[in-house]
Amino acid sequence: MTSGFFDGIDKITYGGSESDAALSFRHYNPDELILGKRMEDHLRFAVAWWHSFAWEGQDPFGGQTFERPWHPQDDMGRAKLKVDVAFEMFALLGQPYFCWHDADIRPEQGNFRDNLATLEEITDYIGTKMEQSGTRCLWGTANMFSHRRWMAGASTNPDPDVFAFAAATVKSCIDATHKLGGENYVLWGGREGYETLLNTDMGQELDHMGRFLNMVVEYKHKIGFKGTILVEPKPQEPSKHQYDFDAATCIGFLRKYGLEDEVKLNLEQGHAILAGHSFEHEIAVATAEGMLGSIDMNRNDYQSGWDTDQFPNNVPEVALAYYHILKAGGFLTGGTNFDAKLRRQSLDAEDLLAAHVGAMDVCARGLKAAAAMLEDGGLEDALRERYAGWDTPEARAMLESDLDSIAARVLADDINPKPRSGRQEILENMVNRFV
Ligand code: XUL
Ligand code: CO
Repeated sequence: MTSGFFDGIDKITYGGSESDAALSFRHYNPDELILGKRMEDHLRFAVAWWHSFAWEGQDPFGGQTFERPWHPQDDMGRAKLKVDVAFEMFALLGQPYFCWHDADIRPEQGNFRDNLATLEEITDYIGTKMEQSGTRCLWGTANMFSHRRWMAGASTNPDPDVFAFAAATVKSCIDATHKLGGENYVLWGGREGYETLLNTDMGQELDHMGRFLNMVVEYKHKIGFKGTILVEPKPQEPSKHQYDFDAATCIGFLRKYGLEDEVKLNLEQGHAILAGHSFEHEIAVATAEGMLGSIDMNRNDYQSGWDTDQFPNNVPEVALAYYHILKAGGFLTGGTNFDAKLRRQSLDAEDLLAAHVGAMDVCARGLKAAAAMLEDGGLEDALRERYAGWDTPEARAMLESDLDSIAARVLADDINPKPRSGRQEILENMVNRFV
């Protein structure tokens, strides 16, 4: 017996690039081998519980547009119906993973004791669905930004009782993630930042956040959770300024608090754009430091200046993202989470499926293009060639040397560099052969 929500819609399959069916994969073919590995195992797609099932279509000017059978979301019976529908959708799409916040899966109870009890109950229910279906948990996280108790931050709140509530909440969410065999645990600090410096002691807040994250890592080891702890950079929204501004800021923070070997990054396309970066920039910053964990795949509107969380549909952009991921060896525990929501006029069950089908196809095309670029090797050759000067013993010795000796060599050898073309257009043309 199904919930009936997706009635009339059959399992979505690969129909090939010529397929004109509305709900059919044209590029995502899970078993197809890309660089010797199944496409599904490269991409490791996950559905984001919050946008797909908990979000009701509100925007700053208007309320709910979606009317789902599990609304209002204040009741455990309807929370279970939401789980049923979610697993029906995972099966229709062949989605291997899902991600969740506590607040997406159980109704807010207003106190920790009842939040804990309902979280345990709903994750037990999810666990039985996982056993039946084989769908897995990519990551869990705590929503410490929606309820009013978090309005001045969670671990960075000036009130120690909020810090305590946050610690208890994160403990319960790591426990639940561990119970569900989650492969990562994410912390995104939407309220870990400030609205005005006039009421904010930034140094103290950062120290509290650093200590909090160390407690998370200590607890992970204590209970034997093998997943990766991830932080998710974002520059602003909802806070005016968020401490986890971008990948580079997070890496500096992790090093300062001794967490660089324990915590990696969950990078989101839209957050990169809000920080004034490209997505591949953020990925390259993380891979240069060995700190890429997972990605939240979406697309941000380039005009709006806020977080639009649209489903991805730009193949050249996605291809460059996967190019850098593949170059770094691909995902380990991470994957591709669709942290993306429908537009609020897209009311139907079919819209929800079409959004995921399109996004999975865009990512599959991007992955194929990225693999083809790597196999072609032209970009890598050009890069090696550009830095080839550093392969000489004199050049390498310079890095062990000092300014004095280098200056003496410049004088003695009359070194006078000859500028060379960066060949940007040639390289861009090369990329365009594959996308
Ligand atoms: C918010 C965002 C979150 C995190 C998880 O912009 O991306 O959904 O991914 O809390
Ligand atoms: Co995200």
